[in-house]
Amino acid sequence: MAYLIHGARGSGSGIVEAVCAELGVEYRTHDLDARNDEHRKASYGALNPHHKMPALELPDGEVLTESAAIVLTLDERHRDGAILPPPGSKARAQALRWLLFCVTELYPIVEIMDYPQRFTEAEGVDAVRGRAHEIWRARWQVLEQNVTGSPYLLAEGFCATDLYISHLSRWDLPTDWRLEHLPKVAMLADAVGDRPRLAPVYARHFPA
Ligand SMILES: N[C@@H](CCC(=O)N[C@@H](CS)C(=O)NCC(=O)O)C(=O)O
Repeated sequence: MAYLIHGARGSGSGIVEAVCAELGVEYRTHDLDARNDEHRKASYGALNPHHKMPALELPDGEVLTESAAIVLTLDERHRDGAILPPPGSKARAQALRWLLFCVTELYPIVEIMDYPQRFTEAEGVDAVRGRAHEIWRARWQVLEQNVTGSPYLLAEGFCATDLYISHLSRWDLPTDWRLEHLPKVAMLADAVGDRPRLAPVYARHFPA
């Protein structure tokens, strides 16, 4: 029985696809028509009452939302795949630290950049969007300064946090700016994109 990943091309569901691909587990994808707000419909609300992607259906029918919960659950269920360092290790603590930074400090800014009208009245939209873009770039620079490995986040090597960094850094960061200000992040994203099992995932989510 396969995992079923609900999401959309270019969205955060690609992180879950990348985790499944790296683990070598069987999975299928169900793409929602996000441009036409299919994720806002009641049918998707039955899976995720918060109407955000991704959602993961486990082979036994259990539904998970929140990408971090999904990634940590996949790690627990497939420890042989070592998508995160071993429990109790210093490397795992750092991997989780920066995974949570991605999920709680970076990812929410995307909603403010993409939907500023959710956070302010019409006259404030441009200011809120502009400030969100500044915060987005500033937080990426914090992450850049804490990439301690090469080419990956940790000296211990590749882990699921690299998948977050690689995916999120392809959103709303002009290539030139990323290369100039986030050279380690750019190198990390390239290295992740070159991983053989991930090539099809990136081709699907970020076609050239
Ligand atoms: N905390 C959630 C955030 C998910 C999220 O913001 N997903 C975006 C797509 S990348 C979404 O569904 N946006 C639709 C919307 O905000 O209407 C997670 O980590 O899974």
